[in-house]
Amino acid sequence: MLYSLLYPLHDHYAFLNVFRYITFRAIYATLTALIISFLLGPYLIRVLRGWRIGQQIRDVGPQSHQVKSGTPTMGGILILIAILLSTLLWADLKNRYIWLVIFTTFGFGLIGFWDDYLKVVRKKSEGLLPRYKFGFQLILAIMIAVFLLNSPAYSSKLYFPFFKHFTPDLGWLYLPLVVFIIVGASNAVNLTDGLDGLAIGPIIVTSVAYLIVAYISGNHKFADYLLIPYIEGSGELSVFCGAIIGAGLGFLWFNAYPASVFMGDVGSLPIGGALGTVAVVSKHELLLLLVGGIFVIEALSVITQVISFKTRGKRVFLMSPIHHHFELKGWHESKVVIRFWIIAIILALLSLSTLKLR
Ligand code: 57M
Repeated sequence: MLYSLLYPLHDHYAFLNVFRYITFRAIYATLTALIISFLLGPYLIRVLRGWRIGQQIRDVGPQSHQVKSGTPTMGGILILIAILLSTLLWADLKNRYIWLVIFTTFGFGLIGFWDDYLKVVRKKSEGLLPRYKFGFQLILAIMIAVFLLNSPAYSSKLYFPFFKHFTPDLGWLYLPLVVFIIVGASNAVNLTDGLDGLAIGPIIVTSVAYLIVAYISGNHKFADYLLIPYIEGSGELSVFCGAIIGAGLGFLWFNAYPASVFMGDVGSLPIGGALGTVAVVSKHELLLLLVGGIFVIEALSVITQVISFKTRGKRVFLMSPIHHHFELKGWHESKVVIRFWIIAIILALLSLSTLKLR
């Protein structure tokens, strides 16, 4: 909004010219979301406590988690408010991709809120029935894919890291890929959110990586130099990624061990879905598998465990997702979290290096 209001005045006030720069607005979107989180966080935690919106701890989990019973959850509301307000303030609201990621965040956020509400407020431990939870996610993801495939400047070509000349045009077959990326990312982040700070750390790292990818993809000179597809308008998503970084850092202030608040599905589902959407818009969908490798490892650990248990009657891990496996091996919760953050940073650096290695 500030871009539309203030940039046009730069003829009279030269310093307002700075609002044209995405880098400037991404930095201030980060700082704005961070300040909103710091200001709103304590108040929201008090409200969640007052309304007894506390986490029920399942007894099948690690015993060390029992002390967490009653920790306020649905803290993702704080993250979403910070992201949405900061994006509305600093992004160019004439950009179609900004409204697409806002739609994704709001839509997946409603699904997560509904799930949390049933679990925490109505005390229905299973929450939203899987067929509704995944059904609504699929509908949203299909709507996003159809919007993109009907966007004039958007191509259904698939780009691979390292291979600059192999760009198959999938046509409408691109739709199921987009749906898989967005719904997969949403649920992988959801599964990862099982230790204090474990999900928000890689979310911040992934957002930094995609802030850079979106900026480069939306800049003709950089895109041509790096031989990556130029996606007109995708650079504005750097402002949105900045808002996620700021909101994530602010939430981490309260979610760091021992956590004062959990994000809930109202936080994990929309952020995963939004990062998936940014990856798709910037035409670096497959790169998300590397950048978000922690989320992929966590989801694969569950799939492996369930398949092994159902087919062989044996577990591969002491418990899945894999963060519980390390807990049961005796690693302290914080040790698991920090080590997963280190791996996330390594994967993000490797991912960014592929932009040059083509
Ligand atoms: C999402 N939710 C956490 C919190 C957070 C199919 C199966 C793999 C499903 C999976 C599952 O239920 N996943 C749900 C993970 C839960 O966190 C809440 O959920 C929100 C995120 N969606 O914001 O509100 C627990 O995680 C802990 N936590 C923290 N700090 C945080 O900052 O300590 C969360 C955030 C919280 C708290 O204890 O209660 C979760 O783990 O449920 N199920 C599992 O992940 C279970 N694994 C399991 O059953 N494994 C089986 C296989 C056959 C599926 C096995 O390996 O044998 C584990 N989770 C729990 N208990 N709670 C282990 C058992």
